[in-house]
Parts: sequence; C-alpha cells; structure tokens
Amino acid sequence: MHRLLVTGGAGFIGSNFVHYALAHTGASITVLDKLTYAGNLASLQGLPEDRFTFVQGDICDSDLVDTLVQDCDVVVHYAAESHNDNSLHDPRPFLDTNIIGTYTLIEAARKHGKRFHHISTDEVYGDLELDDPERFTEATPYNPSSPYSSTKAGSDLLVRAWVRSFGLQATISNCSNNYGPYQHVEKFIPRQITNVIDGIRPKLYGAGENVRDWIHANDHSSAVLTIIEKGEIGQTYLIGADGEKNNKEVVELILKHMGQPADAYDQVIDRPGHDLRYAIDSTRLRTELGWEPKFSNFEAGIEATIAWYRENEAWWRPQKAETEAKYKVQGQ
Ligand code: NAD
Ligand code: TDX
Repeated sequence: MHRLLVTGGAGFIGSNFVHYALAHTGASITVLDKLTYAGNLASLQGLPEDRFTFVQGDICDSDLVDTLVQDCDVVVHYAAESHNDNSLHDPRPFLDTNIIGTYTLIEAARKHGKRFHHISTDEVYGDLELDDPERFTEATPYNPSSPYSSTKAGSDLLVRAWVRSFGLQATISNCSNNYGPYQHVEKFIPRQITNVIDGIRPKLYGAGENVRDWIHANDHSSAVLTIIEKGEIGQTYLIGADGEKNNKEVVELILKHMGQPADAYDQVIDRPGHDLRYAIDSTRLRTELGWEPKFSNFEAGIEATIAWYRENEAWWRPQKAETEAKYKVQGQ
C-alpha cells in the first residue's frame, strides 16, 4: 500500500482518513475532490508535503480519473453526495456522483488492475423497528428509502457486479452514522452545536424517536485501513461501534454540555420517509480482521466535538447562514 488515491478527501470522513492514514502508515496520498459545497481544503491543512497531493476534479471525469488511477496502487472511494435532506429536494447530483462517479472509478480500476475500496453506508439496508432484536449484518437484504441511500445502494451493487463479472479487486464497507470534528453544519450533531453557539434552539425532526448508531470518525478510519490491509477481496464488512441513541437523547446531551435546559429545543417538520432505526452488527470485522473501536464513550466524544466547534468557528462559520436559510425554506 504505497500510493493511495482518496476520492472525496476534502469531505468530513475522507479528510479524517487522510490524516489517519498518513499518521499510521508510510503511504503517500493523492486526494481527488471536486470541492462541492461539502468539500473544504481547510480540513487538509498541516499534512506532509512530500506525501500528500491535492487534485481538484470530478470523479465523473473519465480522462482525469484514468490518469490518477493509473498512478496509484489503491483507490479509496469516499466521494459522494452525502446528505439525505438535499437528496429529497434535488436528487440529480446524487445520481451523477454516486452512480456515474462510482462507475467511472471502477472502470478505471478494472482497466489498470488496481485494488479498490468502496465506502458505503448502513442506510442501504433500510430501517429497523425500535424493538427489533436483530441488527443489520452483511446478509441483510438491500431496501433503501431515500434518493441518497438508493444511489449508495446502486453504487454498492455496481462494485459487486464488477467483482463478479470482471474480477475487480474490491472490498466494500457499510458504516453507521459518523460524528466528530470537521463535519458539515448541515448534519444533525454539528447543526445543533452551532445553533446553540448562535443562540438558536436545536431542531428535532418529529418526536426525536429515530435511532442512529453513532461511531466516531476516527474509528471509521481505523476500520477502513484494517479492511484495505487485511480484507478479503469481494467481501463486504459492516462497521459499527454499538452506539445506538435516539435523536432526542443526543440533543439533550448537547444541551446538557452547553449549559442549556434539557427541553430547550424545537420540534420541526419530520423528514419525508424518515428511517426509524439503524443498528450495525460488526461481528465479521471484529472476529475476522481483529478490529475494535477505540471511542466507546459517546458522551466524552460529544463533549470533545462541542469543544472543537467552539474553538474552530472560522472553519464552519462560512457555511452556517446558507445552510440555515435552506432549512428555513423547508420548515426545518
Ligand atoms: P461529505 O459530504 O462531508 O464529503 C463528500 C466529499 O466528496 C466532499 O469533499 C465533496 O467535495 C466530494 N465530492 C462530491 N461530489 C464529488 C465529485 N463528483 N467528484 C469529486 N469529489 C466529489 O461526506 P461524508 O459524510 O464525509 O461521507 C463520505 C462517504 O462516507 C460517502 O461515500 C458517504 O456515503 C459515506 N458514509 C457517510 C456516513 C456519515 O455518517 N457521514 C456514514 C456512512 C458512510
Ligand atoms: O436538524 C436535524 N434534526 C434532526 O432531527 C437534522 C439535520 C437531522 N435530524 C435527524 C435526522 C436523522 O434521524 O437526525 C438524524 C441524523 O440526521 P443526519 O445527520 O442528516 O444523518 P442521516 O440522515 O442519519 O445520514 C447520515 O448517516 C449515514 C449521513 O448523512 C449519511 O451520509 C450516512 O450514510
């Protein structure tokens, strides 16, 4: 694993992986990122110049992708349109980037015989009832709910087909909800933290009973590195850290650590088609590849994340007003 091509490396989880992989391996990394509204070069500061290169470009640009894939050993594919709410209002970019972009990358990886790791989400499996004793496993049937999750599911199926039909040397991982520093203020946890900083009450969709299975972004990165190093070609691995919490509990935790009363939030219009619960069984990754998460204390992780947003206002401030204006139009 000498040269990695990381797509979407200026986004939340991709940039975390770039920092993590440079710190924990001897690899050199090229990031390919379009710098959409979600990409931020400030998330990639302070990296060693001799081991890191940034290329601004689109994963749908087949000539550019061909050249970059030819020059690397492993492609780690994070680039995506990633926000469910956006996909409900303007699905087209999700089809372009998540489907055509993935297709463009796997065609280049197949042509040049390169190792490929595809980053995906637990949302491809649809949702669970609150009292369902089962969690998602690698054998759970696909049943996506939103334009976002259906395009991620489509991209996973393309990768699986390229493995079977063309012998693509690929692995796939489906991870649960990530939290931590450098997450865009459109997403649930940073939106509420920065709202409180701005004196705005947190906004809970519906009654806040929906459950998400939270994992720290660093644990996602260590899992991806483990799969790249030890994963079996053609295999899918679910990544999760046993972090189930409902949205109301998360908002109350944020309010507690920001010195606000527990009920200082607003209930707003629910997301159409809102998935009720996600829960990951990551037994395969733990038993077969020996991976373990390190961030087991969610409350401590939230406190650290609040501190990061307080200390790094310059990073998120430019996106805040525009993001809230969009939510206001939607009544959220
Ligand atoms: P993000 O929206 O923060 O970042 C996406 C990045 O991709 C941005 O830097 C953007 O500029 C780039 N990008 C978008 N379209 C592009 C294109 N056409 N060409 C090149 N670059 C492009 O997303 P994220 O939350 O960091 O998610 C990264 C990946 O992880 C996605 O594939 C997502 O489906 C997956 N994932 C996310 C979560 C989560 O909780 N956020 C959980 C599981 C899986
Ligand atoms: O203001 C809000 N209020 C609220 O109650 C927002 C923005 C969200 N929510 C709810 C909706 C979800 O139940 O919080 C939960 C989390 O919402 P998001 O941060 O939008 O994440 P989610 O839709 O669960 O998807 C995330 O995890 C899986 C990522 O955005 C995806 O990229 C990833 O695949």
